[in-house]
Amino acid sequence: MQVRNDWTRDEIQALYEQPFLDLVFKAQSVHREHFDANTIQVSTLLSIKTGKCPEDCKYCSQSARYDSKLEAEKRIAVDKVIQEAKEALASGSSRFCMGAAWRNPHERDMPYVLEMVSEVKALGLETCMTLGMLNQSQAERLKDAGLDYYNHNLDTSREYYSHIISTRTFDDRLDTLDHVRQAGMKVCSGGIVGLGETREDRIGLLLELATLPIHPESVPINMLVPIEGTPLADVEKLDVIEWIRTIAVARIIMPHSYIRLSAGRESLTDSDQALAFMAGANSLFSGEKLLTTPNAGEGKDKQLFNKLGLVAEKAKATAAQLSVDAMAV
Ligand code: SAM
Ligand code: DTB
Ligand code: SF4
Repeated sequence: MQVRNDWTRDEIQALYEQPFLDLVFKAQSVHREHFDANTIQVSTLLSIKTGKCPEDCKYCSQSARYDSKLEAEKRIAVDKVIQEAKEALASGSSRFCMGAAWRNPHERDMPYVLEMVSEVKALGLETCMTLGMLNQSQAERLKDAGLDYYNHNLDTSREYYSHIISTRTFDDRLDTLDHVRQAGMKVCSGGIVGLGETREDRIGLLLELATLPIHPESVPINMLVPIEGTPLADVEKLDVIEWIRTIAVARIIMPHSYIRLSAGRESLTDSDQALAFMAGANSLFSGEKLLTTPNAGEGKDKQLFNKLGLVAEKAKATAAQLSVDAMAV
């Protein structure tokens, strides 16, 4: 199947609305054309600066504007990050994603994040960061330090966006994605479902992603984790089948991208997740914690992988990894 960047809203809607089993079958068929169907890419997340964020994203535990009871933490030491990265490697992750509750990194933060990137990269892990908006020069310096991926989500449709975030615009987000691409990094960009948006908005989000000049290599589909104290704390939970439809359509229209099961796995059963893999999802975040909320822990994931006969993509082995392996014995 040829990769297309000219999808129309009507085409995406037609895919979305077909009978569920037809949709999942089609998605699985497309998936098998481009990927090994039993291999999953696994990333570990770490929050390197938590809470007190100036932005007003209505879903987020880390916005300073809501009383989410989250304990804020200043930048954590690079040594601590490296220790966590070694543990992620030993537990089977191939990518380490570092997130900060910033609107954007300040210049004074750059030496800190650049050092971190080069040290994590030297372990043989793929590196990913999500630090908010980036200007072109910051994107280039991150690339030069060894950053492989930058995560920056569009979150929702252009139309619904202003209901969710008022402190930066949809176009600001597209500008950051453009800076990341221009710098030569891989893009991780997706969104959240279950924000109270309509199906049309979910279609709108997928349309934006699939008509970018180059599809994001990684597309996280987060399911809202409701956070007490935020404006979306009591929003009605989205039906799981609708989340699976979103994954399946993403798989079909972005056939070479990794579709990532992100936030929300804690609330899903093994069967829900198996269905998501059938629909073409092929990456996830492992570990006990996402950034601030609990995640399906390593033990649970190992059990799930064993039950389904799935294997994790391997990290590149390096001398540093060999010593981590030795530590783990
Ligand atoms: N501050 C940076 C930013 O917003 O770009 C990086 C971190 S931010 C927490 C990364 C992404 O996590 C958000 O864009 C959103 O898609 C997702 N996210 C945050 N809180 C969430 C929640 N409660 N439920 C589901 N997804 C969430
Ligand atoms: C993404 O799309 N989801 C991850 C990662 N990129 C940075 C973050 C999920 C955060 C879930 C809520 C929390 O733990 O604070
Ligand atoms: Fe801040 Fe990111 Fe949370 Fe928005 S999603 S409030 S930018 S940490």
